[in-house]
Amino acid sequence: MLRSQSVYNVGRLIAIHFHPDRVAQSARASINATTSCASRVVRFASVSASSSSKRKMADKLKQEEREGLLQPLLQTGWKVQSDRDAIEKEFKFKDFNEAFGFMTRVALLAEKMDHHPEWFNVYNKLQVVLSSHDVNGLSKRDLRMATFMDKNFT
Ligand code: H2B
Repeated sequence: MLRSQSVYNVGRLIAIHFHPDRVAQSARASINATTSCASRVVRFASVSASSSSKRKMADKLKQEEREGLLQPLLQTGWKVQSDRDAIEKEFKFKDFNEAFGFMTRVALLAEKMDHHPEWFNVYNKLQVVLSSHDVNGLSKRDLRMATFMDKNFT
């Protein structure tokens, strides 16, 4: 029951976020709705993630595959950090509502993957750092998440 209810709520979140009438409504109403649905979504996703408790360790990117795999991301503005095996990018949105909607979509993937971004948000700006803590460096999980972010950034 919890699962099907939550799936319904996931659907509702998406409907609220993209419905043009809602977009035109006050940002406060939209953020309240998104926040309330997002907490249910994260609860749903946590159930999914914890039900597969045997998490495989990520594979750290091998030296020979790094350049080829990172190249497309470097072209969209991701940078390899100088002091850490991690990539970073800053996203700028129209307002907080847009930023938070984006973060909510990424949060769903993060819970599904059990792989979480390090991020810092103020109003319409979002600074993201991606790295795989279990291998202390970059893995394909980070590349997948970065690609997802690029695709969902409008
Ligand atoms: N996120 C990231 N970026 N790296 C990890 O190694 C990681 C994670 N590990 N999210 C997960 C959670 C681990 O702590 C849990 C216990 O599965």
